[in-house]
Amino acid sequence: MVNIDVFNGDADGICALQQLRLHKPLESTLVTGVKRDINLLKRVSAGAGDRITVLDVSLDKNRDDLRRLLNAGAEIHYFDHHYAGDIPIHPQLTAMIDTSPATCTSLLVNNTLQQRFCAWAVVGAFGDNFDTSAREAATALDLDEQPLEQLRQLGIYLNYNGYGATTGDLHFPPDQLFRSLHPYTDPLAFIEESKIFARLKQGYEEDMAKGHLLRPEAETAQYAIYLLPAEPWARRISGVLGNHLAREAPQRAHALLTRLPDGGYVVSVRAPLAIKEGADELCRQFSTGGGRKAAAGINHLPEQQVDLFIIKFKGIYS
Ligand SMILES: [Mn+2]
Repeated sequence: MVNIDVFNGDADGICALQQLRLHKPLESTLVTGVKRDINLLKRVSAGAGDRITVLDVSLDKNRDDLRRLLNAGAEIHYFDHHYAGDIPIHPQLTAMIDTSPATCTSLLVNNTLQQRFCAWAVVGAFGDNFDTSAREAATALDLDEQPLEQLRQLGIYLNYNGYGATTGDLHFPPDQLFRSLHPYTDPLAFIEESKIFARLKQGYEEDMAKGHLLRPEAETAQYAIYLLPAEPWARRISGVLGNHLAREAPQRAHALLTRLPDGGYVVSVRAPLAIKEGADELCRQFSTGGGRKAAAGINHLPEQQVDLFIIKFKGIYS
């Protein structure tokens, strides 16, 4: 019997697993990747008696492999908040899926564990840009503003670390990052003691300083569109810069198109935070698109579809 933990390589995926493995420590094989690498079940082989936990990746995008593994006899526990489509009914599948725009996988796990490792859930929620939900969950911790702000920063940095075309773009591969924070029951102790927090903070600040020099290609009261160059720093910040811009201008939708080295673009879309709607519907119209209502993306937008994307983006958010 083997245990396999399959998780998104961003803050939410890592913090969801962190809570589960603090609650129930076990030896497991880790399957993860950059944030955009969500077809993770494709990489899993398992059979009867094996246990798979899947965190923070769309069931809809993993549907065929989910069926394959269930049919092979594996037991699967699935927690997520991305678009799922029909959730299969199967005796070996336990699914906790909630796509409402105010929750994330770390918060779903937090509820399941009755707030046992709430501070890590708060980190994950901040990472996914759910500031309101994160602060709400954090009331149980009774923290002052300063430590709460540290949890928020850790969430942002862990999330930032997930973005890149390959793990080569990242400061830390997500499985390594998980293993380094796993010994810490308290994220504030991790921040205090581990060198990783300082390294991520430095990388984030350097990359964001470059991002702040960018000017939008198009800008109205309702939306802004940015183009980013084909460079690792741009691939690392596209998502967190999108979150940052969304917080700065909550009435506005944002699209960030980052040029890929081999042509085409990787796209991040942020719905206006004031409405948190439409981003996933827009991105799912493109073959490599997906995400959630407030934040979605397209992994590879071919050059010849850029105009179409911009027309649809403006159409939704004008
Ligand atoms: Mn998430």
